This record gives sequence, structure tokens and C-alpha cells, in this order.
Amino acid sequence: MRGEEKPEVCVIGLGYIGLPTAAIIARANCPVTGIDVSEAVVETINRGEIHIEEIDLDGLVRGVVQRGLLKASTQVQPADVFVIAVPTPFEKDGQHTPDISYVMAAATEIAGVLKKGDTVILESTSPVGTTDAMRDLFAGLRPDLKLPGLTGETPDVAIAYCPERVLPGRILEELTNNDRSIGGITPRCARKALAFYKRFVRGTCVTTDARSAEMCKLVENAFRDVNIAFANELSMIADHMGLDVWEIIRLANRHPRVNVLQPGPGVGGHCIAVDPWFIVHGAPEQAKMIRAARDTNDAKMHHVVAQAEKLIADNPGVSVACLGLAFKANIDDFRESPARFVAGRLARRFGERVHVVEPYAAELPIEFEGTGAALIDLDAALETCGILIVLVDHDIFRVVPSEERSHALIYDTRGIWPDAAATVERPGLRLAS
Ligand code: SAJ
Repeated sequence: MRGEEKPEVCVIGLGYIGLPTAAIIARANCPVTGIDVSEAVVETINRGEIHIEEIDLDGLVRGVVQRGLLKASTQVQPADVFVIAVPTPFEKDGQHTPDISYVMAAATEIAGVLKKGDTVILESTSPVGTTDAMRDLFAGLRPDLKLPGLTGETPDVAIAYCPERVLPGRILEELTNNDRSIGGITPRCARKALAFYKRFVRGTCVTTDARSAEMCKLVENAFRDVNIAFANELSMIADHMGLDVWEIIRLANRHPRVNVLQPGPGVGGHCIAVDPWFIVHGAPEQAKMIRAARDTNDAKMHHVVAQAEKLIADNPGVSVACLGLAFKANIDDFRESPARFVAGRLARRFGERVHVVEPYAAELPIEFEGTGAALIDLDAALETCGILIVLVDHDIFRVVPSEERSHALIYDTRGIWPDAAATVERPGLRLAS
């Protein structure tokens, strides 16, 4: 590739971030090969279809595949720019140790086709030092190439870290419009990566070093986790003191410099409940508040289970509807979901008394099998269930008029029905009757 020519791009990992990223790069007229270990995913994309739900992604992928700009493969192909978007889960040691083996496996494959002039960009959320570790891996596998930051010589390849910061449900819009932090192993690496992102990002791209960019991503999600933990702790304090947490937050947020987030049944998803641990792992002695926030948000899930169990046990024979399984509002993602955890626990304990309403699910997840709990629609729940437990703030639940729920005992963990009266007899529970 020279000058203004479009770079050929290889995106490794075609999940929630990799596929939309590949499609957006292709839309900017750069030929993209998307790589995934799953044959099924590769075949789906090569048919112009998608395997994940995300607003407007289907039309975009169909278009770029039809125009020949995006194709998928299981084999890493030679390219000018490599973008790595593979998972970084925990190791199975129960210690929340980051597992960067997928990143290293991707880098190993790239090493086989890497050539002078190429740029390698890591996007996966990663512990500080991962980009350097990737560079060291290239150094071991490709002694013929000069790598950045190791000697004073001009390197043959550029290596950078550039995290995404998109919100599920708004991925395409946010991939295009959000600002980006681009961390190069050297300033030259950052400039090369910057030139690439400017082809398809409209937000401001700010350059820094790789370690700062790695930390920046972790900090963003830890910031949100700590703030949600504050709200969740407040909700448990309010339950203890017989106060209405929603009213208190509404009042406090009238202060011009206060913005308390919303309590819920805990924190789910694959980022906010995970990434703070990468900081704790890197600095266990120092990251005290970040660890406490994680513990608080996890404790909130168990608090909700206990409150719900008490309500159900105190009202024998009354049918229960758990509203929602998704990890947050208006999405179909049930992985790492506190709502799913709470509903599952209630189903195991109370069996066929428990019903689940989840408009985004065709069937109940595996752990409900054999419990007797059933998936029902919202109308059936409102007609037949005397206890309503709100676990997800889907819009379809939010708009249920008060007349349709006035017969029921309500435990609203998301505060979507502010008209329901709080009760001090049963702290933390909103009893609408
Ligand atoms: N939640 C609350 N109360 C709130 C806000 C959220 O309980 O006031 C809960 C949600 O219900 C959910 C969890 O937190 O269970 C996470 O939801 P979210 O909307 O805060 O975030 P995610 O996981 O969908 O996406 C986050 C975003 N990060 C930040 O907002 C700092 C996103 O920008 C990142 O790109 C994404 O993590 C990621 O991939 O890292």
C-alpha cells in the first residue's frame, strides 16, 4: 500500500465489536477480510448475513459483502493493517486473572504473514502491558523484522492499542462518532494507527502511548462500575432505613454537580463487571475502592434474591412474574445478566409459581430446565400473577399503566414505576396495593 491507496485490512475476531468494526472499515471502501475460528460464523457472513443482534448491522454487512468489500475466513490473510478484536476473559483460577491467550494466539497467526510496512492494532480490552507483550511475541517469532521500541532504529511495523468504547444497541453510531484514544508503542506507531482510524471515525482521535491507552479503557469501565456501586449501596442503605431510594436520587440529582446513577439488580454485561478486575489484578494493594465496588455490585444481586424470596415466601400460593432476563434494557443479550441470575434462583426455589416475561427470548435459558418455571407474555403475567418483580427496565415494561398492575405486589429493582407507593413495612419493596 502507498500514499492514498486504500489499505487491505484483516480484522481478527468477528464478535460484537469485530464484526461491526470490519463492516464500518469496509464501508469506507477498504477491502476487509474478517477472521473467526467458527466455520459457522464465517459461512454466515459470507452469505451476507449476521450471527449477532445489533441495530442496522444486518443491512450494512449485507451491503459490504455484496460489494465484495467484506469477506470472512478462518485463516489470517496477509494485509496492510491487522485489527485484533478477540475476547479477553478471566482464567479459570477463580482469582479474576486476565486471560490474554486469545490475543496472543491471534498475534501468533499474524506473525506468520507480517511484512515490512504493516500496522497491527489491538482493540480487545486488555491488562496494561499486553501490547508490549504482543510486540515481544512478534520479536521472538520474526527476528527478520525491526519492531518498535526495542532499538533506536526505524521499525518495520507499527503496533498500537486502540480500545473501542461503544454501547451495545448503539454500536454502529458510536463506532463512527465516539472519540478514540490511540496508544502507540512509539509516537510513530500512534501516528500510523491514527491515519488508519481517520478513514472511518468521525470522532476526535487522540494519540498517546500504548500503556496509557490500555489503562484508559479499564478506567472508563471501572469509573462506571464504581458509580453504579454507589447507587446500589444507596439502595441497600435505603432498604435498611425504610427510605425510597428513587426519590432520594431524584432529589439529589437536582444539585447541579451531582449525578447519581440508577440502582438495579447488579451489574451485568461483559465489560463493566470484568474490566475493573484487570486493574485490581495489576495493582491489588492500591485498587481498594475499585475492588469494593465490584463486591458491592455482586452483593446487590444476592440482596435482590433475598428480598424477592422473602416477598414470595410471605405470600404463599401467589404466582410470581419476573420481568426481564437481559443484562440491560432493550437488548437480547442474556449473558452475565443479574436479572437472569435472580430469576434462575427464584425458579429453582419456587418452581412453577415462577413465570418469566422476556420479550427478547424465544425460550428460557438452560438453567430453568426442570424447575417448572415458564416463559409467558406480559399480558398473561399482568392477568395471572399477583407478584411482579421488575428485573430489567425494558421499555415494554416501563409503559405498563398503573391500573394494570394495581392488583399486584411489586418489587421494582429498576425504579421504572415511580407512581407505585414505597412501603416502610417491607423496606425496599414497592407495594402498589
Ligand atoms: N447499570 C445500572 N445502573 C446504571 C447504569 C447501568 O445498574 O445507572 C447496569 C446495566 O443494567 C447493566 C450494566 O450496568 O447491567 C452495564 O450496562 P452499561 O449500559 O453501563 O454498559 P455496557 O456493559 O453495555 O457497556 C459498557 C460501556 N462503558 C461505559 O459506559 C463506561 C461501553 O461504552 C463500553 O464500550 C462497554 O462497556 C465495553 O465494551 O467495554
